Amino acid sequence: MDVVLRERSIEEYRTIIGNEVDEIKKLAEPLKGKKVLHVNATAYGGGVAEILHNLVPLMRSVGLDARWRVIEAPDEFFNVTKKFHNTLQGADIEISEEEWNLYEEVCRKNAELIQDEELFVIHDSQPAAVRKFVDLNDRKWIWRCHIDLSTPNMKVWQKFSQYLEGYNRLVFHLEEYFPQGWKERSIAFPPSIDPLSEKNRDLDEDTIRKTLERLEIDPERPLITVVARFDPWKDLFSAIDVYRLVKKEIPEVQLAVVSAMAADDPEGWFFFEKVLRYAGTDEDIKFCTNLKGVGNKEVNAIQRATTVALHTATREGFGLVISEALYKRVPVVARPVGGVKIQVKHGENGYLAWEREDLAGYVVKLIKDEELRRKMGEKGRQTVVENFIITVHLKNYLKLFLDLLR
Ligand code: UPG
Repeated sequence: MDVVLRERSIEEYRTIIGNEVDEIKKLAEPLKGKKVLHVNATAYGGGVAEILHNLVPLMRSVGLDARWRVIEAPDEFFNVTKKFHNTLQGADIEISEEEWNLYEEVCRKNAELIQDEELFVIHDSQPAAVRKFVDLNDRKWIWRCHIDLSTPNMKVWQKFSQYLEGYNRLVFHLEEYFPQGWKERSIAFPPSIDPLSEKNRDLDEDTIRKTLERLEIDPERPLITVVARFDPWKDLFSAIDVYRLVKKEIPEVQLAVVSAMAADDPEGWFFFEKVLRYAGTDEDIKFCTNLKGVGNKEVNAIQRATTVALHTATREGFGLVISEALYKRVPVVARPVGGVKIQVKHGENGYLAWEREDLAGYVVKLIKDEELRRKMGEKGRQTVVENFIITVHLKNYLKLFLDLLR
C-alpha cells in the first residue's frame, strides 16, 4: 500500500535554516525526477513512520520522485518481526524454522509489487528480505537500520544478515552499530525531527491548556513526561520508579506516560497491561495513549507543558523523543544508551545516569531550579537545530543518493 503524502515545500524551512535552503536545492539538482521508493512496515506509530511522513514529502519538494510503501502482511508476520527487533537488539529468544519461512514468504509476495524504481530505501528488518526476491540488480539498494545493532543475538544476526547481501549500503544512526564484516558498506548519519510538523511546531497557550485539561493534567503542578512505545526496551517500569522517588521529595509532581500502540507491534498490548498494573491506582500517573485520542498535536502540547522529560530506555537506536523535547526547550534526563548519548550532553542540555536513584536526583534538581531549566532548555534547542532537524537529514540522504548514482 502506498502511503498518501501531504504537500511540503523546502521553502517553508527558510525561516529556520535561511540560505541553506539554496544549498539543498543545488545539491538535489542532479537527482531531479529520480524514482526513490521507501519501504517499511507501518504508516502509523513509532519513529520510522514519524520520519517518513515528513521526509518523503520533503524529498519530493526538491524534485525527487519519492514514494513510500508499507508492506502488506498478516498479524503472525509481525509477531516474527517483533522477535527480529528484540533479538537484533540483543534478546536471547529463538526464532523457529517455521517463523523464518513465514518471514520469507511475506517478503517474497511483497517483492512482486516492486516495479521500476531506481533507488530503494528499505527500513528496518520487516521488509529487508524483499531485496532477495527482486531481480533488479542494476538499481541501488539501501538498508536503513533504525535500532541499536551493537550487540545482536549472533545466531539470529548470522541468518538475518544473509538478506542484506544484495544491498549497496547499510545506513545506521551511529558508527558503533556497524556490524563486524560489513563496515565497508556501512555509513552513519542520525535521523531527525521536523520542526514544522504537527508534533513540533509552535502551539498557542490556549491549545496547550485545553489539551492538559482534557487529559486531566494540572498545569500548575510539575510534570515529568516519558514518551515511549509500550516496548520492553523502553523500560517504562523504571520511569514509574523514578517518578515515585521524585514524589517522595516533591509530592505534587505528576507523570505523563505518553505511549502509542504501533500497528506493527503486537507485543504492545501486553506491555500496556503490565505497565498499567505496575502504575496501580496512582491518579497522578496520567496515561496519554492514542486510544484516548492523543495524536501528534496532543503529544506536542504535553511535551511543551513538561517540566522535565524522562527517558529510561535501556537500548535506543536514536530516540526521536529526546530531540522532540530538547527542541521544545525541555531538559531531558535519560540513560546513557545508543543514540541518546549523542543528543543529551550531560550537564548542558540535560543529564545522563543509569541508576533510578540518580535519574530521580537529576529530575528533582531540575524541577527545583527554574533558571537551570531555562539555560539547559536553550542549549537543547540549539543542539537539535544544528544536528537533528530534517534538513540536515535530507542533505545526508541526497549525498548518499548522489554517491550511489555516480
Ligand atoms: N509517539 C507518539 N505518540 C506516542 C508515543 C510516541 O506520537 O504516544 C512518537 C514520538 O513522539 C516519536 C516516535 O513516536 O516521534 C517514537 O520515536 P522514537 O523515540 O525514535 O522511538 P521508536 O518508535 O522506538 O523508533 C525507532 C528506534 C529509535 C529511532 C527511531 C527512528 O527504536 O531509537 O530513533 O526508530 O530511527
